[in-house]
Amino acid sequence: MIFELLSLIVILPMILLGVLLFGAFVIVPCAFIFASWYMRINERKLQRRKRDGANIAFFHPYCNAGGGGERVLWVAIKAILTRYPDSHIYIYTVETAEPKAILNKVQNHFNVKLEPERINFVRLSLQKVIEPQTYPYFTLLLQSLGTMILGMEAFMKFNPDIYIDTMGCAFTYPIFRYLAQCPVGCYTHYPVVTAAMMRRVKHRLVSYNNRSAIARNPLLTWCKLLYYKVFGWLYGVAGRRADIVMVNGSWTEEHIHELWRRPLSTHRVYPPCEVSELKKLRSLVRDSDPIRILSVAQFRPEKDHPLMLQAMYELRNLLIKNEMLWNKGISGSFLRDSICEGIPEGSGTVDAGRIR
Ligand SMILES: *[C@@H]1O[C@H](CO)[C@@H](O)[C@H](O)[C@H]1NC(C)=O
Ligand SMILES: CC(=O)N[C@H]1CO[C@H](CO)[C@@H](O)[C@@H]1O
Repeated sequence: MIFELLSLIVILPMILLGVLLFGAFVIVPCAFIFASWYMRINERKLQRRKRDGANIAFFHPYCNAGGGGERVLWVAIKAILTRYPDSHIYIYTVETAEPKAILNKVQNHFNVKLEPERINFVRLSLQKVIEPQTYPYFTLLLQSLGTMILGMEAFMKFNPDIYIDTMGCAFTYPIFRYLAQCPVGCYTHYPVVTAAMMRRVKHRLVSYNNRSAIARNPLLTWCKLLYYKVFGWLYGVAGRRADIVMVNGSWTEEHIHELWRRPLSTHRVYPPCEVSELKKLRSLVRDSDPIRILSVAQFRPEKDHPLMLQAMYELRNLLIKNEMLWNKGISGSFLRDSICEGIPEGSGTVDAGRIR
């Protein structure tokens, strides 16, 4: 009885007092210090920006890969340097090639000429955290956390005025939006998770993202569906941190709308396609030649080459006039992040054979 009374009169008020004192002398000052530090950083950034021009950072770890996504990156950089001559470009990359070699490749591959003095490379060392091979399970989620870690490294190595992601690493946006306090822009080629992927799991189809063991078991299917749902939600939360979103086509736009729900700041910007050189070529085809169809795309699961072959097979039925021999070649390249295990990086062609 006495003990209870004691605790009521002495100990409880003591605890309350302790909490109040802690709040007054620790939390509030810390918040002030943090706020002033924050404002100073912002102020300094603004002053520097006015004096020397904006530092625009692109997040594109594999900037030397030479694919369509890289073309977007380099053409965007060229456009920014032309439009805003006093800006400086920084590229976060894990590539180890010399800047000169990278820019030479850009010129040879894409016919985009850039001045090396205006482009800086910020080398990131934590390449391992974004490679899908690092994570045999929960690849999507862990890889996304990996991009956050890489984004953190990027932010600590260089704090830009404007941040633009061209690799679709949505989970880096909160870092740059809140810690670096800079506007965030992005160009998305492919949503990381799509409603179609979820539907496939739901209907238990085995696909590259659907192992047969999981497809057979209803409980596992349910868990996987939940995992996708949670992931899709997180992806939306991160994606909505972008101030401006660009998508490469209507298909991507639809999915990004569905997941990020930012219709007013999402814009469709088709990827640049260089045809001026191609248009100069003379066609060597004669009327008597068989029809040849060539499809050029990276060999990766979501391009669904088998479906393409099937479509070609159907097309055969539509051909009325030309019942001649024709064949289709599939050509493409393997990226180092290719999910097709055992296939070396490089490029190759598969002769799909003749379809009659
Ligand atoms: C957008 O990017 C994806 C992924 O690279 C590609 O499959 C798709 O064809 C692109 N869309 C357009 C319109 O280029
Ligand atoms: C298209 C396809 O292969 N679907 C399969 C998905 O997984 C289940 C279970 O293994 C199969 O029954 C389906 O045929």
